[in-house]
Amino acid sequence: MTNNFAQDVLKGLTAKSKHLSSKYFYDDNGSRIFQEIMNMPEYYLTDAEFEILSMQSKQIIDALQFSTPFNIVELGAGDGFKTFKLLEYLVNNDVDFNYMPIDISQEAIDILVERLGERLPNLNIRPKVGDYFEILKVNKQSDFPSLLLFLGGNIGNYQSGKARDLLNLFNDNMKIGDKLLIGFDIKKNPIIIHNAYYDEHGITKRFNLNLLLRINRELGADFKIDDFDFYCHYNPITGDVKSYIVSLRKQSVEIKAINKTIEFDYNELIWTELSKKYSLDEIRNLAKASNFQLITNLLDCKHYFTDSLWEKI
Ligand code: AVI
Repeated sequence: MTNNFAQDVLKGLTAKSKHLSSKYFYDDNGSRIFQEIMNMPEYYLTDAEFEILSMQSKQIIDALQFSTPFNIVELGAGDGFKTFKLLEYLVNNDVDFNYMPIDISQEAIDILVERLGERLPNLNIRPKVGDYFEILKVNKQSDFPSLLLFLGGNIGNYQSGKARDLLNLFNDNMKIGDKLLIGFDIKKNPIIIHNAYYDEHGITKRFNLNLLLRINRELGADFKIDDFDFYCHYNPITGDVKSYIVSLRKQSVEIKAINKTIEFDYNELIWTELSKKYSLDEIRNLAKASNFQLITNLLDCKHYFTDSLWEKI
C-alpha cells in the first residue's frame, strides 16, 4: 500500500483505542471549515495572535537584532493573513528582507502571492511549495540570517515527544543566531478553552466528522455520518484538549481501500486531535529541551496567547 493516508487509517482504526490523525483534517473542505473556526468569536486564538503581530511588530523586529538583509521563512503560511501586519510594518519602514512563505498547498500559495502582490507591491516574496525540511536545508546555506515563523498554535497539535522532535529538526536546519517565532496557546480559565472547541454551532463537530467523509470519498468507505457524534474535553491540569468522534451505535464500516470492515461498539471513541495549552514555564522548558534560548514572550492584552521568540544557540 503506497498511500500514507490509507496506512494511517488502517493502523488507527485497528488499534485497541481507535485514533486518527488531525493532520488529515485539512482537505479542501476541511481547510474551509477551519477558516470558519478561525472566524468564530469563541475561537480566541486567531484574534489574539493577530493582535500580537499587529501591535508588536516593532518589538519583534527590534528583538531580532539582525543586520539586513534577512529572510523571513514562514512554515505553513496558508493564506498569509496572520503575517500581513508584520510584513506591512517592514515594507513601510523600508527594511531590506526576503519573505519566503512555505506551504504544502499550491492553491494556498497562489492566493497568498496574488493578495500580497496587490497589497504590498514592494514586498520581495519567494514562495515555496513542498516539504519544510527540504526547503529549510537549502535556506541554511543562505548568507543572510533567518527568522522562522511557526504561528497559529500549531505546535499544540503535537504530543510532547513529537513537539520536541519537530523543534529539534527546525533547530538542525537553522544557523547559529537565527530566530524562531512560535505561537503557543496559553493555559487559562478552562471555560474559555472549552467553549473554543465545544462551540455551540457545531462547527468543530463538522470539522471532525469531515474526516469520515474524506475516508468515504478517498478510501471507498461507507461511514454514515449521522451515526457519529463529536466530544471534546479540556484537562486544565495537563493543558490537553482532546477531541473524539463517538460512535452512536454498534455498527460496522467497510473501507474498500484497506480491505477491512471496522467494528464500532456503542459509544466507542476515535481520538482525533490534541490541542495542548502551555504554561509559560512549559514553554521555557521546551525551548531549552530543543536547544533554543528564549528571548521574549510577546503576549496579547488578555494574556491568552503568546508568540515566543527563540534563538538558535
Ligand atoms: C490548527 N490548530 C492549532 C487548531 C487547534 O486549535 O488545535 C485546530 C483546531 N481544532 C479544533 N479547532 C481548531
